[in-house]
Amino acid sequence: MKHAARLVAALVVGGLVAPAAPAHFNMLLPDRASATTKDEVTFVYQWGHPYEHQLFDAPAPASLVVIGPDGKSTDLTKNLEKIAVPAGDRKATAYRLKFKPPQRGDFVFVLTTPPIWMDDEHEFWEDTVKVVLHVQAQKGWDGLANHDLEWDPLTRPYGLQPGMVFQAAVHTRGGGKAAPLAGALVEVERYNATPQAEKDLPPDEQITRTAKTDPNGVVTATLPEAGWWCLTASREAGEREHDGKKYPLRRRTTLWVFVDEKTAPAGK
Ligand SMILES: [Cu+2]
Repeated sequence: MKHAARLVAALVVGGLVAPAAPAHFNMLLPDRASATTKDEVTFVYQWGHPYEHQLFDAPAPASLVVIGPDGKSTDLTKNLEKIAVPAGDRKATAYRLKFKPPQRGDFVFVLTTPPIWMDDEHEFWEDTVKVVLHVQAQKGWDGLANHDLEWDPLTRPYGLQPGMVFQAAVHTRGGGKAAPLAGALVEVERYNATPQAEKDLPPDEQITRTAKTDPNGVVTATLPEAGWWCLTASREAGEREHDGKKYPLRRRTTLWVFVDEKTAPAGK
């Protein structure tokens, strides 16, 4: 699938194999999952394959907002700074944000992308990506940006131990009314902070797990290892023109969740 997307596309044209599953994901990751009001936290927005740590040029974000523990939302789009991150033997465009939490509580960051033309998939993707920064007080991790397609975590998305079950709902908000997105395919993938050698990669089905949302739009996933994990749901959202022809527009939404290292039970 992923790194061989172009080859797969060629085979699809030749009628040999089924189309590859969507593979590029949005990564919006703070340099720590929990901080204090004394810390300055750096967020990096990058684009590519989280497990392989294979990075491509990220699109300029359309918007970035933070929802504070008081429920107030602040536009941070102008604070994003374009940077270059190592991507094998070249560099890839990424965006950085520095953030000093003004108070205790949970801060929910939501970034949106413009519609991105995907050459291999022959469709546009228009994405949102969400991550929660925990700042001392457990308050406001369920903050919403009220986007058309958005994750609504049911399990607190931090302070987790490896192997814990995680649940989140996906809602659509066409016309302002929230409705669950039932039966949607959700992709689950872990992030590696460094590039993984091709020969060490497990099979595709181990890199990207999939599950479907239930009739209430809820997905259930076990996060078996420490580190950052992403859940991505998508749905079709009309059409958009490319080179004078109409192609499908897919709206996707990603939620990043942090799992702590395993700690020994008290008293042992
Ligand atoms: Cu990809």
